[in-house]
Amino acid sequence: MLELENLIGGELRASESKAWLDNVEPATGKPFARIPRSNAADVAAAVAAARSAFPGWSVTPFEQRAECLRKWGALIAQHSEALILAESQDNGKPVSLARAVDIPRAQKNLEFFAGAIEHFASDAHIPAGATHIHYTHRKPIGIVGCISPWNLPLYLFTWKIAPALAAGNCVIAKPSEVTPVTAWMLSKWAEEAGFPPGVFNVLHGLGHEAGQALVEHPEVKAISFTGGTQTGAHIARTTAGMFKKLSLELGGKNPAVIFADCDFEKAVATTIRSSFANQGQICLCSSRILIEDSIYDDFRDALVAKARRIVPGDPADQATKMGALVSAPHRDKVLGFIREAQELGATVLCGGEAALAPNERCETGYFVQPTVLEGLGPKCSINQQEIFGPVITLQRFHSEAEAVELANDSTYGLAATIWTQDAQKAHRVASNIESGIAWINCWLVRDLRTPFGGVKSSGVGREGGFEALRFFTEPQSVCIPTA
Ligand code: TXE
Repeated sequence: MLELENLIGGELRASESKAWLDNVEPATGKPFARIPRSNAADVAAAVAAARSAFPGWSVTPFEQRAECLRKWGALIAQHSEALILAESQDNGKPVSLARAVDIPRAQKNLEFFAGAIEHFASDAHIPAGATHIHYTHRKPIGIVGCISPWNLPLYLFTWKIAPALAAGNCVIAKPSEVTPVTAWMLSKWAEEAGFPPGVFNVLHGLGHEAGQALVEHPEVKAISFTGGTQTGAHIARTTAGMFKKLSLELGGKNPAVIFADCDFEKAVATTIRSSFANQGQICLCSSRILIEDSIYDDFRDALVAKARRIVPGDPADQATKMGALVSAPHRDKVLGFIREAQELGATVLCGGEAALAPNERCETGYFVQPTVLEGLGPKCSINQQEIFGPVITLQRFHSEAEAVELANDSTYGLAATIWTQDAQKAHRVASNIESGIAWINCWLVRDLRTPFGGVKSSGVGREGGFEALRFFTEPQSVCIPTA
């Protein structure tokens, strides 16, 4: 069985606890690796290593820090096939998705922030006839914690650690205990990429143990977290009195607003993708499909026909488009939502059950059919809570105002997709929807320079581009007389 290690002070090692956790393959339900069950002693050791490394790393020229990130990106490219297979095995996602999205994007994240730090600059304020010049000195914060989830494991892990390291911080990263393998692989190449010992540390283990100890440690000055809204709220409460910098990227209950004047075929095809990609386990996935009354029946029928054709398969099979859900508890949670929907009177238009195992190897895997529900009101739990699986609901609207009202009838505010060929209406609706991100006639198109994050219960702060570099630096205003 594969045995993962923590990376502390440049050394790969087991936890001080000497305890291990099983790591299960979602497609088979069987353990294939074990990971250190890290605790507060491991956090203390990582903090000590990061503390020693910080004075050197924080003054390392930015070109050199960028070079380390680029080299790491090249190592991802060099080992991409192994990473693709590992990500698929660990998460249950199809290898085709890991190949097309997760692993190339992880490489891109490292390269992008290598470039970003080379172009990052701070402000100076010099009024005409100035007696004084004011400039902003952006300093690395020190030791920062990066906590990432299981749905896009290496993609989101690198999205956090890259800006943190580029800005000159020392990082203690905690990948999800559910999908730890690719972060461990990356940690093994940190030295080869040129990072001095202690600059980048990785701790494996449970959220409420290793994660909690990291969040609570007084020397960890900032936490960048992506995960569930409840966990985010808990981290905010834990750190409130410690005045840590926090970036929280949380859940979503994203509307797709389909107007009658949309490009019908494109809207159907993309809504299928935005609903069911990665088994619906992307915080940006559409989950509430709002359809204008005059095309409701046609759109529903076209969507359901396409959804019925998606059959979950063995993630290791190159042809598979939908894989397994990430864990047994998560599969049960998703099926529980579907049962609750039925009790509330929903009509199941397709799916609604655990899916049959695609082959003998996957007999005990966690497969769920793509599920389309209709007939539920906007206030019911199924239209309010994040399901985070291959489950969508359909609702009907009669006017632009009603569409916006339904879209905003949520405690979440991460992303929205809007389908119309009327550019002014598209702009109007986008600006009236309470969300951090709006896609018009497209979905999941990302420019890494743009701010990324949500409003309401979807989070606090923005990631991406210079926003991330600003988060991972502390601005100091300096004032100096001109004469
Ligand atoms: O996430 P957790 P879970 C949503 C989705 C899902 C729900 C719960 O709805 O069903 O969240 O998922 C670490 N201190 N999203 O429970 O627990 C944990 O170890 C510090 C949306 O799996 O939030 C992991 O590394 N860290 C989401 C990370 O937090 C703690 C992606 C995320 O796990 C901790 C995933 C603690 N007390 C789930 N407790 C998105 N926004 O994309 C846990 N962790």
